[in-house]
Amino acid sequence: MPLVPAKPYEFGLDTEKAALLIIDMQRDFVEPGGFGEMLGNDVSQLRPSIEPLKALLAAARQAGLFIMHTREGHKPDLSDLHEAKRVRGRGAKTIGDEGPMGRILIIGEAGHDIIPELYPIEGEPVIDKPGKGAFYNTELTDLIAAHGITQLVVCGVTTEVCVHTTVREANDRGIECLVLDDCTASYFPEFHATALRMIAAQGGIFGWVSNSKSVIAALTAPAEPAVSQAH
Ligand code: TIU
Repeated sequence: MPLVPAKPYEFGLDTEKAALLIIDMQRDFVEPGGFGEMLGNDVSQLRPSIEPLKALLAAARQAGLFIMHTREGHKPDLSDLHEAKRVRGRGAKTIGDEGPMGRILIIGEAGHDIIPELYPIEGEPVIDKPGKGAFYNTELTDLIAAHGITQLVVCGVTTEVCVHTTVREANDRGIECLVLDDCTASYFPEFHATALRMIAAQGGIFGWVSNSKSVIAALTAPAEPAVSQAH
């Protein structure tokens, strides 16, 4: 089992039981005119995560890792949208209103879809989620159980919102999370840095933090005899 350098200590990546989970790399968050910008954010802050994620996704596909994508969004009739979420932000536009990429954060609209650079291929489940966490009101629990997944390599946006919520949900379900600092991003650089520190603090209270280069190296390393692990 390859050991990935990480904080607070190395992560034993079991490629048979690990999945790559890419959170919400959607046009509505990354491109102008979508939900992210509607909330008043500078969406260009998220772009640096795209290239490292592209490289990681290619390596994960090559290594045969199980890969899942999530999308935050709602049904066209808004039946899965709480009023509390709909009115949040008090902006001129809200979820379900027309924007330059179609109705904002609505399943089936152009803005809701995953950016072309990281588009899923056949065999990679896309999990539509109405909340911030990927476990709430989704099939993720069943999907993970069916594939025998016990570890998640977690990437995507935003670090302190959907990535953090998902990592916390996974951690409480006994799933080990390795979060990659260059494959996650926030509209607020200071929140990104602090959110990652929070994951690895207190002996890895929510999980581990590493980077794409370290995981790619582990995925492409020749198989070695099993080594004993200290954790
Ligand atoms: N607003 C913000 O930072 N994020 C979200 O609303 N969703 C995700 O993080 N995907």
